[in-house]
Amino acid sequence: MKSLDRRRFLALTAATATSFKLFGQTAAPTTAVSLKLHPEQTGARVPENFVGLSYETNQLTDPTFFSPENAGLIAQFKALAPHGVLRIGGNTSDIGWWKATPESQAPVIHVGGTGVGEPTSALAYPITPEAIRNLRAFLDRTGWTCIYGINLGTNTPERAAEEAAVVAATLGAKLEYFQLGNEPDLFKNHLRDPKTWSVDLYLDEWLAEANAIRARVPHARFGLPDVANNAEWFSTIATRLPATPNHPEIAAVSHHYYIGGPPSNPNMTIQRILTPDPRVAAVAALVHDAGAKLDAPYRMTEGNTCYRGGKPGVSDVFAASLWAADYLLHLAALGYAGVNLHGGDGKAVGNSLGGHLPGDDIVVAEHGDPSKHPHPYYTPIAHIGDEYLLEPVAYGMLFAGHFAGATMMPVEFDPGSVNATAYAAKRRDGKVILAIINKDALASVETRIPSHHSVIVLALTAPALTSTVVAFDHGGAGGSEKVIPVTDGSVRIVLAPATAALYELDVQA
Ligand code: BDP
Repeated sequence: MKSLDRRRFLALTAATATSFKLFGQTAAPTTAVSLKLHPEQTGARVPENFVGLSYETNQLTDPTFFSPENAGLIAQFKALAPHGVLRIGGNTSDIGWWKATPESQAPVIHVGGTGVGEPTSALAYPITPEAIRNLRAFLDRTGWTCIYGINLGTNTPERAAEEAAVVAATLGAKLEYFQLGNEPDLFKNHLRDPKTWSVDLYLDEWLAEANAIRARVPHARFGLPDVANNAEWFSTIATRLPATPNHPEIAAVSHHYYIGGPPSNPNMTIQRILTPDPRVAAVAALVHDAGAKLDAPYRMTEGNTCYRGGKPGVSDVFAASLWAADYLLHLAALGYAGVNLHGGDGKAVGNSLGGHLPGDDIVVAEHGDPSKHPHPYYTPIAHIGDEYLLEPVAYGMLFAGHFAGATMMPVEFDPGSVNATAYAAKRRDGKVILAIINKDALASVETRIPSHHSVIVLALTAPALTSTVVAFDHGGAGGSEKVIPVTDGSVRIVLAPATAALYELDVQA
């Protein structure tokens, strides 16, 4: 399917700009909110490689996917971030086996569980040196680096070490670190005995595999534990590992985050993904503490809106752009080293769930055509026909990516009853950038900021939260995200409902 109607993102034309303005000015009540910057205080530095993507390891079964020849995908990685991190893992990382030579025989891979929401034994697949060589060349072309996930669920330390040796030698400096096992807290559902599985057993297995890898790759570094949601594991790990003599080097503490799911859950709505989730800050506090004890940064290595492949009409529309912009900047403010949103090809993510994307059932039940949607539904980069396209969630990532390399600055922002957030940072050129994300479908936000001069850098807008067409450009004077100079040395900002805008300010410290 390659047609113009698949081009979801259009440059903002004069006509659409006008209609947005009318929407913002006539339909919406405007709420005045207070905003105070603290240029004298410094927050976390946002690493250059803050923005990342997460793909299934199963994607490596097609060595032409992450390859120097895949120009369309390379172009979209580069468009998304000049220095991003590609994390390879997901449920399928625990059913992949290292096929060192064409003669290598498949090991027995046994997976229990129901096969709903997780892969079955029948979906086990080989990973070859060719795929790793092509991955290296792909990374070279994109300017990205890689977090590489190795099977812990159905592997042996010996096979893991064989694979790691080739991956480390092939990826070289492009390898950030290894991860062993995907969401091991959920191994109890399909890979381990639920009666006995625990963080301590996990650490025993993890140490055995990590140490086998170190025997082959002496400088190997590791991220862990990549849990789905059991953040209580962090404290045991942060206590036990430092007490383990000669323990492997920890490069990052990691976890995943999906707002909720599965797609059939009636609560998975646009409203839900735009509602602030207290779990984000709660988990951040725990992972921060573990990172401090292990002297390691922390990263959200896999996540998105709705697990089990995303939900049509929620994960693939403009609401997901606003969610992603807000979520990434929230994590930046909470001191995260980076965020990898999950996606890829429908087949690989389908395999991670047992071979099927449940979002398709919803589209079919509504007499729709699944081929008109991205697969998986939440993917930041969709692969349709021979084209790769940035999806709504990617535009939120692009928006937040403007903070990469900057140093966060505290903002006091009290939006009252309006569902809006604000983030600020100081760039290396001394300029202050301010993002205001108005996730409210109805209310406009008006605020004053102390700045002698202010320009709008970018605005993220769409005709509606349900739009698959997102406009992302430099805004326009007097548009729905107006900047109005006021004579007392401040500027007035008005932001239409369901709009995010990025401003450059001239603020004296
Ligand atoms: C995560 C898995 C990933 C799945 C994703 C999903 O790590 O492999 O694709 O859920 O359910 O838990 O969409």
